[in-house]
Amino acid sequence: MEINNRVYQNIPTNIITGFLGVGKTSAILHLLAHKPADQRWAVLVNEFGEIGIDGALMKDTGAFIKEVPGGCMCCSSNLPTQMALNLLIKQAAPDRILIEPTGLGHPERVIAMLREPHYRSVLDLRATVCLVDPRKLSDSRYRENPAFTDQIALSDVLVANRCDLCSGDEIEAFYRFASASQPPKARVALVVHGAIDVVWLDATTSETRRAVHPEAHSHPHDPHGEDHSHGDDRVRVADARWDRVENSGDGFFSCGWRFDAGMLFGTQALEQLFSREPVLRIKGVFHTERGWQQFNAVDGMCTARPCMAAGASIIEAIDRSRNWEPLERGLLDSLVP
Ligand SMILES: Nc1nc2c(ncn2[C@@H]2O[C@H](COP(=O)(O)OP(=O)(O)O)[C@@H](O)[C@H]2O)c(=O)[nH]1
Ligand SMILES: [Mg+2]
Repeated sequence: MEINNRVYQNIPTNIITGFLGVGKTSAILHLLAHKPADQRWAVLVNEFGEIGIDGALMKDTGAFIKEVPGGCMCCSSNLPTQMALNLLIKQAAPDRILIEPTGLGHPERVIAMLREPHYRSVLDLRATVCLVDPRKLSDSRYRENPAFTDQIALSDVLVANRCDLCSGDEIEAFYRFASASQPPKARVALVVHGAIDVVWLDATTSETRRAVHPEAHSHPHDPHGEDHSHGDDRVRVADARWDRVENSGDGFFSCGWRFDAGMLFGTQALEQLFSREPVLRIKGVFHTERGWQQFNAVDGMCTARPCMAAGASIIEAIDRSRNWEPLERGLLDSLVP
């Protein structure tokens, strides 16, 4: 690829997959902190929701980050993803690219897109790393979810994350599951907080270079069906200091809110709200009475920590149903009077 007379070739590229909240962003942050100091790495993040949060959380890493919000990057048009990727390559001239697709995404189509002719000589697709929470392996709602199973099947490196929360039996079950996975993995490992080793990014199996079936890219049985909207549901609120936007697909729904930075939230009220609301995944960056704080909730376990200032308070929630009223009411009730 030639941009502004500069030729970009064979940039090592990795896809970091895994279900909602498993620790993909944590793994990318860990990798950025442990990459060779003389290398420039870039990150492409695709989020299911319309309001990108991960980009804001990675802002202070010094890496070049581009976000593609609103649905999975393989669906509808590839254009936004390709534009973001081209821009990332041009602006960062990176030594490596890490791609975080949405936890509800379809990795085979992302791989197929990266193998299209115009990227063939530009990107050198290395190991695809999949993170799994071993506790989910016993839950049929995950085990039978196509996004979950595809991510595992297509990975070269299979990593159990969140192991601090797992029992010995759950770890053993993960090992049994991993050793039975076909094709065999180049590497199987246990970590906490996404502490994956930089060298695993270049682990290869004989399958790594496998061709992706062309049908994978032509959506033979579009799992998003008719209801995969992309930002059609934007709601402008009379107040005009905040708005909300919804998305849906694959039986999941997301809702994102954006609040004017002048609106101040109570940290404790938000923590209580996110621990209480039975929503599958919540993440956000808020202007609070304690400065800017990031909130992360998975299965009702919420953590808050300081982060860099953002232009607005932003939050994204993902669930299997779209009853957003209690969360919205809770957010407005968490405003500092
Ligand atoms: N207890 C525990 N929490 C983790 C671990 N890895 C990540 N987390 C937390 O889980 C939440 C979701 O992690 P994130 O990396 O954003 O997941 P993603 O949605 O897959 O990108 C964050 O609050 C992380 O701090 C882990 O190994 N153990
Ligand atoms: Mg993430």
